[in-house]
Amino acid sequence: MRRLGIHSFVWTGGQTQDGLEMALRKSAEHGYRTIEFAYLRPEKFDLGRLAKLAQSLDVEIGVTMGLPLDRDVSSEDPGVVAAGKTMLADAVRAVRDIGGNKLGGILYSAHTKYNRQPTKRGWDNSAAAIAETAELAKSCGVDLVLEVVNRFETNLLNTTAQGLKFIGDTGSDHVRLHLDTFHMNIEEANPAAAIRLAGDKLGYFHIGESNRGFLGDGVINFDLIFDALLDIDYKRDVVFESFSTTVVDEGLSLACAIWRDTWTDNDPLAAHARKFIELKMDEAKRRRATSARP
Ligand SMILES: [Mn+2]
Repeated sequence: MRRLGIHSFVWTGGQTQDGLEMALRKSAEHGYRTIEFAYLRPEKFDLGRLAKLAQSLDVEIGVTMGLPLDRDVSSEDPGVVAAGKTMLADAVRAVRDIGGNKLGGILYSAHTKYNRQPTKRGWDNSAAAIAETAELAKSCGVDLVLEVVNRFETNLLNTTAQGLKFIGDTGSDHVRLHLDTFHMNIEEANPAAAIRLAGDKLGYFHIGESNRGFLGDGVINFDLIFDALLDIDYKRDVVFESFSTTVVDEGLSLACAIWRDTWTDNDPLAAHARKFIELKMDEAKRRRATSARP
């Protein structure tokens, strides 16, 4: 693990400059070294000021988002695809301008429960749009990572195997996968095997519990997850993601179906998550060191 991070929605819905600055300070206070902002709207915020604050706190910034249906690059409508490509390009530039180092999430389709099957033409449109976005991202020094999510949040990439096929179709060496334990728990036959399958194509990792609340309160076997991350020698960022109706963003809370409180107090949640992840990582390292494996 390179840096341990936390999703800004633990702290704020992200509607105001003050909210984002508070989230940066809170993350640093709790010992997190990277923060994830979602649906960053450059026109609403002073990106330079956020960049400066993040730098002074030694907190790196990543941004994740999903496309709206009217800018879905997996659409068969050329106008919609073009609008999606513009949105992705704007997002890459915003990540650069905030001093961030990665753009992730559901960049390859809309973030929604689809009411239709994906199509081959839509897949190809999306792969071409991501390839184009990757070129820009590379020139901006921004990593591009695609989040594989569950069936209720996209119809295109629900498994690691699909994600790897998609990356192959982009033909780009600058696109990696963004995996998430919450989504893998729903879709993968074997989440640990999925991590091993991703191997060096894993570019970003979300740690989330099966109910999106406190780590350890759900059904995910984190021992197997951390063993797999060690097995592939994962050296990129690990970010804790948790949602509750205590913090609401109109877009993300609806898209992710956050209808209830899994927690109400974010300080103990953040403190617990950091301890939990560090403990699980240490345990996995010890298992590895003391195991009979060659
Ligand atoms: Mn996630």
